[in-house]
Amino acid sequence: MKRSGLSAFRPQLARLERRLFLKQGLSLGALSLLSGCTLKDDDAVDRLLFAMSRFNDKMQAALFDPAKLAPTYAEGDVTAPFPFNAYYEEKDVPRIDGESYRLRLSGLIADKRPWSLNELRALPQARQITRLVCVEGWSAIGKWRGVALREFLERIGADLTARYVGFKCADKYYSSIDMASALHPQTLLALDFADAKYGYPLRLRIPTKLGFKNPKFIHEMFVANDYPGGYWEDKGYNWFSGS
Ligand SMILES: Nc1nc2c(c(=O)[nH]1)N[C@H]1C(S)=C(S)[C@@H](COP(=O)(O)O)O[C@H]1N2
Ligand SMILES: [Mo]
Repeated sequence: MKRSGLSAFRPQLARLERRLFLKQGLSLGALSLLSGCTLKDDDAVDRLLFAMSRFNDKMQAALFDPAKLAPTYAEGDVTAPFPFNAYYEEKDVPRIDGESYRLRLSGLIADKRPWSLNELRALPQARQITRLVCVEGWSAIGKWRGVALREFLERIGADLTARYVGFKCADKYYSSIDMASALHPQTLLALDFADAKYGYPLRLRIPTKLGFKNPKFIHEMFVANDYPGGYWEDKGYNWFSGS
């Protein structure tokens, strides 16, 4: 990111950067990576930062509710078409064969037998209509169906006293969440997709956290006490990013 030519905006920029950092653990460098914005002039920086800080205020108030249940919506509220997002272009999404797919398990789990899609589908299915909030400044209401992560963790004999649940994806993406969030009633391993690009065959859907904490194309799940980080998290983005 180019930071020259911003001298007139320095105090304002410093203030906003500090505010973003305090609220979201977000540096300007990470922000420019996440938004794909080159921030090449004062105006672009200014617009982005003001939009981001407004966005954060509104979203934190709505998302990070003390009741700790993310808001749910009606069928008619679903955003169509749903936005696609990844660290690469849509044409490069991994294509995974559902027949041969197995979810691999590792770490602090008693039964590490891999799971096929049919086995996952045979478990009780939960559904939700919730809002996915991306830090880039957009959000959309979507519909997801799949296995409650709590149900799955119990079934495989995961150590529920461990600190983290981590996910490795078929692209280079990875992420991790705290155990309390993994056991939250709205946290799903989603199995149904309007289109494969949204994470087929398995994605985490966690409406109490920001979009980047919702890994798609998951091929391995693990339970650990060592901090696993994540793709954006390791680039400086706030790890918790949720309620
Ligand atoms: N495997 C993988 N999962 C990912 C990403 C990614 O690049 N790869 N991007 C994340 C980000 S930043 C967002 S906002 C959401 C977007 O999900 P969507 O395509 O369903 O809108 O996926 C998240 N999960
Ligand atoms: Mo995102």
